[in-house]
Amino acid sequence: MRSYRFTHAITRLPPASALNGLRAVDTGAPDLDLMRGHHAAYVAALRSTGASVTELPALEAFPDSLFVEDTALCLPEGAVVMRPGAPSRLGEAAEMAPHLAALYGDVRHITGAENFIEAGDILTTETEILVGRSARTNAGGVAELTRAVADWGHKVREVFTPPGVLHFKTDCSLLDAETILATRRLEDSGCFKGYKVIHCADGEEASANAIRFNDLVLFPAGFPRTRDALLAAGYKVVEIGNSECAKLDGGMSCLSLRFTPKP
Ligand code: CIR
Repeated sequence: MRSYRFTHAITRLPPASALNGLRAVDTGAPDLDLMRGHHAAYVAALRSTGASVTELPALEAFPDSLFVEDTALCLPEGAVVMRPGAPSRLGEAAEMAPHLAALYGDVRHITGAENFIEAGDILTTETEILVGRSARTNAGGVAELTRAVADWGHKVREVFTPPGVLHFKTDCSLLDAETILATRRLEDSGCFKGYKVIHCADGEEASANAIRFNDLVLFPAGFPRTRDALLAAGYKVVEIGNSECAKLDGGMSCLSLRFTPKP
C-alpha cells in the first residue's frame, strides 16, 4: 500500500510573507497565527501515525513555500524535483532538493526550459500516476516526468484539471487502493474509470483535497456532510482547520511531501 502508507513526511513552517501568497480570488488576508496553529495540528496528526516528520524552517523569500507538495514527486525508488509553473515558486524546488538528497539515493530533476509541472497536479495510486495538465503543468512537464520515472517501473497517465481549478488534486484525493474522493465536475471528465469514487457533497467541493496518511484521513474542517460520508465508509477522519490556507488556494495535500524511501 505504498500509495498511502508512509514512513516519512516533510513540511515547511508558514512564513510571515504567506500574507502575499498567490491566490486566484482575494478573500481577505490570512491570519498568520491561526494558520500556524492549523499547521501545528496538521504536523501533529502526521506524527501521531508514527511517521518521522521533518519540519523545515520558514522561507520568507517564498510566500507559498509552506505548500511543499508542489516541489517534488516522492516515490519509493527516488524523488523527482519539479519545475513549478508559477514563476514566483520556481526557486522553492531548488530549496527542497538537498533535503530529498539526504533521504534518497536517487533524486532526479525536471529541467526542460519550457517544461513545467507542480506535484499538486499529481495523484499517485497503487497502480499508476495520474498527472493533470493545468495552468501550472504543461504537456512538456508531463512528458519529462513520464521519462524520468519509467525505469523505476511507474506508468504516467495524462489527464486534465478542470478549467479554473488550480491543481488536479484540488478536486480529488486518494482514500485507499481502490477509492478516490472527488468532485463531480472532475469525475465527469471520466478520469477515474476503474476506481470507486466517493463524491464531495454538493456545495462542499472545497473538501476534495484531503490526504490518506497511514490509518488516518486528514480532512479540512467545515464540511460535515462529506466528513460523515467518509466516516460511514469506515475511514478514520481527523479534521484540521484550513480556513487560512484556503485563502491561498491551499489544502491538506499541499502541506506535505509523504514518502517511504527504499533502503
Ligand atoms: C499557489 O497558488 O501556488 C499556492 N497559493 C497554493 C498551492 C497549493 N498547492 C497544492 O494544491 N498542491
